[in-house]
Amino acid sequence: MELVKKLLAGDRRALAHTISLVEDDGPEAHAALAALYPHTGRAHVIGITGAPGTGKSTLVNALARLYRRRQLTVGIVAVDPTSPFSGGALLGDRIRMRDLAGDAGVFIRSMATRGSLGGLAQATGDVILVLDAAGFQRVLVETVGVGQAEVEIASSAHTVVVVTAPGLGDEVQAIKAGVMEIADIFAVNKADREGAEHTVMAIQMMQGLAPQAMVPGSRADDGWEPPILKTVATRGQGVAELLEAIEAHAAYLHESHLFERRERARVLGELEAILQAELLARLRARLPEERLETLVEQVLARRLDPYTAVAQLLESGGSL
Ligand SMILES: Nc1nc2c(ncn2[C@@H]2O[C@H](COP(=O)(O)OP(=O)(O)OP(=O)(O)O)[C@@H](O)[C@H]2O)c(=O)[nH]1
Ligand SMILES: [Mg+2]
Repeated sequence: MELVKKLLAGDRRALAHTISLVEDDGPEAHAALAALYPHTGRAHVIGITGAPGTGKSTLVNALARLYRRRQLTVGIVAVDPTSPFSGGALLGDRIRMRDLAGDAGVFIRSMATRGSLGGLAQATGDVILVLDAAGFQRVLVETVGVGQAEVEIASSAHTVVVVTAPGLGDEVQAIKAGVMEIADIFAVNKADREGAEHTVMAIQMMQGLAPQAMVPGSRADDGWEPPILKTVATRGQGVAELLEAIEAHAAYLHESHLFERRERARVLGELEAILQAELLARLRARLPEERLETLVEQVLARRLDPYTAVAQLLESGGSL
């Protein structure tokens, strides 16, 4: 594939084009991903998530600059689940990231919801693959930790930084359920504000109570104690320590072989999800549309139970 060849040779326009292609999905996108796939698996993917306005973008910007100073290349994906036109946030991001623009070692992409959030999660995963293949050594993914889909996107990163800030009111609210569990590192940003110490203590307390410690397979059983770091992203304070914590976590993942274990589980989940969608699509393509409708009616009327209905569907679908 010509496009992929150019991308692998470092052509930024080919990179931007390929990203748009995979965002839109479709057969061409699948072909590009197939050609790129052997070149992936090298980037360390870092999820930066937290409540709106906690300073995620400012932190991402500061981290990217520090990584650049260490001669590491950085891809940035900002996932905005609301709207690309809501203005403020993304515009602010662009201004803040201006000093990174023009650096060939940095590539920034904003993504907005198109259609379903599930679709967004998949598209984000594919964009990360493209940046990985293009050779970016660290990929920073900013998501707003509000919904299940965003949490899912963040949790597919190798290292997850949960960002919070003082003054958000109830910290337990600020760190939504589901976000706490996926944290590898906590950043208490805006530590220049009053109440930072209180926020740190609230997180410590929640770590102490964490019921998820009992759940096998959750991040709490991996032997890593998520550190809590205070940062002032606007002044770059604590950002070097945050970067060190990220790198320490990356090293830990590899040394403990957790990395392989998680990758294996992730790939299995991914294959199952694709298989499920593909089988369903094939079955649907074979059945007349009314067929499903008729079965729904029969189940509703209690003439048929759901299990028998599915068995009948599979029979009439023939071999898939
Ligand atoms: N005082 C203080 N303000 C900060 C700090 N970090 C970020 N801010 C400010 O907080 C505001 C929000 O920062 P962003 O980086 O856009 O926050 P965000 O989490 O990316 O916001 P969304 O993407 O909209 O959820 C901006 O005005 C920043 O300048 C900090 O450490 N201290
Ligand atoms: Mg932001």
